[in-house]
Amino acid sequence: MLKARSSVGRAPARHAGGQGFESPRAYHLVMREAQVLRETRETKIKLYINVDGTGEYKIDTPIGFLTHMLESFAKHGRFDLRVEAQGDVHVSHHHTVEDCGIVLGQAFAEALGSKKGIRRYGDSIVPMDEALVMSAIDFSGRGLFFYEDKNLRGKITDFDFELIWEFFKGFALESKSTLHIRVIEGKILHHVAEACFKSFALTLREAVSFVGGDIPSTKGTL
Ligand SMILES: [Mn+2]
Repeated sequence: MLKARSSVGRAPARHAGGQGFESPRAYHLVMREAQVLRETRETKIKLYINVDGTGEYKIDTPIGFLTHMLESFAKHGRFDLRVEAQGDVHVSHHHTVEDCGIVLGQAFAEALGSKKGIRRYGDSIVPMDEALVMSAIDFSGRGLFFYEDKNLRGKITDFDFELIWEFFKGFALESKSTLHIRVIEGKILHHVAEACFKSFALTLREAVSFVGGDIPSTKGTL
């Protein structure tokens, strides 16, 4: 894989008032948002996120099912999300799906900064018809992804179901979070994938929620 050129940054501040996250009141003066531009010979992805959003989204990718999943993620996580993705989908969907996960992870890492005052942990169990998915996250500072391979393979329209794991792995590694996803039940791949993204959204929403106080680690750093 080619070395990626990335530009990761806080989006221009829209709110006046210090950089402090000392209290929920002070926190509300600072928008937790980030924008990332990442370009390789395989993909070009531009992403903006506001972690404290309301679920507004504008997603443009060349893969219909990926667009559907990112829209669902933004809506149910109540994250404001804009994505413009281009990729070598004539080769495979693989690079574009994986790189969208990478860029989303970079954006969360940037938006959360020192992680002072966040809940740090989140979890959820989400049903979608016959599918049932559990996920848990820890913004541990260590990028790790675990899932149980239940041998679910196949196409959702033209989308290879198993690419969702590449997306989540890219996110976990780049956001430096420990992410577990377990498919408890599920037969229809569309339902399983969508339950994964919805559970991921709810889990993240909980983990990034602001509870105040210091950096949530006895080490003093995450
Ligand atoms: Mn759907």
